[in-house]
Amino acid sequence: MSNTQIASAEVLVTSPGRNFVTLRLRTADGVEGLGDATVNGRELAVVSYLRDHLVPLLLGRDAHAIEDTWQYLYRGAYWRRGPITMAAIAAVDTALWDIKAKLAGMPLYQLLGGHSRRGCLAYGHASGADLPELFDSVRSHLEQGYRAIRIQTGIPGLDSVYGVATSPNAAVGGASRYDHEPARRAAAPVEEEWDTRAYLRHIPGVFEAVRAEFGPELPLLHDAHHRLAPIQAARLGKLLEPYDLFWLEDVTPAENTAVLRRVREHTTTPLAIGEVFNTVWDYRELFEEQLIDYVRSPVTHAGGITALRRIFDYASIYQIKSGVHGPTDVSPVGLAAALHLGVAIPNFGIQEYMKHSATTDEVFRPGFAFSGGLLSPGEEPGLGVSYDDAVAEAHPYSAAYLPVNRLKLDGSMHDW
Ligand code: GCO
Ligand code: MG
Repeated sequence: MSNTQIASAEVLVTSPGRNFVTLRLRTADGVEGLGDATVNGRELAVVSYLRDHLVPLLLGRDAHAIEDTWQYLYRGAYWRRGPITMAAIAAVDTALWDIKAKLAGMPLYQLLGGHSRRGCLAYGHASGADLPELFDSVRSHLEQGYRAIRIQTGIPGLDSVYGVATSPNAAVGGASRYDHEPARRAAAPVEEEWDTRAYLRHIPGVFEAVRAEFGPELPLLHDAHHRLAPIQAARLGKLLEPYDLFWLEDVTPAENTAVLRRVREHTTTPLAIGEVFNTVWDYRELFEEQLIDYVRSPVTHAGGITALRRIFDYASIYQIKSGVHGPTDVSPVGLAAALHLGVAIPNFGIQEYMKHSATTDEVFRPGFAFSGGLLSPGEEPGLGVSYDDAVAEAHPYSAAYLPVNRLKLDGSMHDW
């Protein structure tokens, strides 16, 4: 019998283009597992939670006891839920699944039930300050093999809009990386301006133009980044109905999920939400009243593989599917975990895929592959991701923040 006691637990911080927090567990016999604990813009809070409070509890525990460890950390803390707690638990849980699958000599998806599909349909991010730039970006994504595309554009009257690439055509010429959400390194967040009425006037025409240019087949998605009031969200859903969206994401702020009843009453545009949720409890009324169509939680922010699989099973009862968050601030470890779940679960919907930078991939060496529009987790035992300490150490942490959002009208802080 091998010795599967957890002998070491390291919290690794690196910044290959953007900041990542990774937990590495090692058993007494030297089997390693990785977990992603990155919370964009609040990274060091999770580092402390892990280093100061979880690592001491993990040493000596049996790495095989995944469910018991999850319950021990979740119920045992007394302080339940919240993004920092759940990212820390997620990292432990993911690392333990990585170890178990390595010990079994299998890729993780085999332990989750095996293949249900050839791969995970991925959507990419097309964006542009105006329509010509947007169309170039869509074409570039189609050339790269994407078979589903998120559409974000500049809004007349606003200098910059979150989610719109700063250099949208870079990928076409291959000159530099096409980056929509660069790490904004600074001591304080950048401030952006927002105007909801201008946005609502502009977006339907954008989708009309994209459908006219690219036809009816291509699945199109859009993210409203929690910025609308319920009645505005209902109106946007209704206005977008002729353009047959795959989904409309995060229409309203995340706390008051009951308002989605109002949105649902008015529109048949499919709804996705949940990238900032932490637990199954956030989804309860949304599932039971069938107010949404897709679950956005990633493994990293919803308590790990154990917890997210439970959320997906619960969703499946209501014909609700997965649509896992996959921005560049979810590390390749978090993305790999999503792909192992994604190929196995019965109710897979779609996977977001922004592509990490080459430097990020040098640190994490992911084994997953993108081909023909599908992402596949690969056949290496475990998660299929290995961490290169030397490259990681060459990219030390430096503070970076998401932008904040103020109304153009009077500078009030606005939702997002
Ligand atoms: C998306 C998300 C991202 C998030 C970012 C936060 O749908 O990809 O909304 O753009 O804002 O990942 O850290
Ligand atoms: Mg989003």
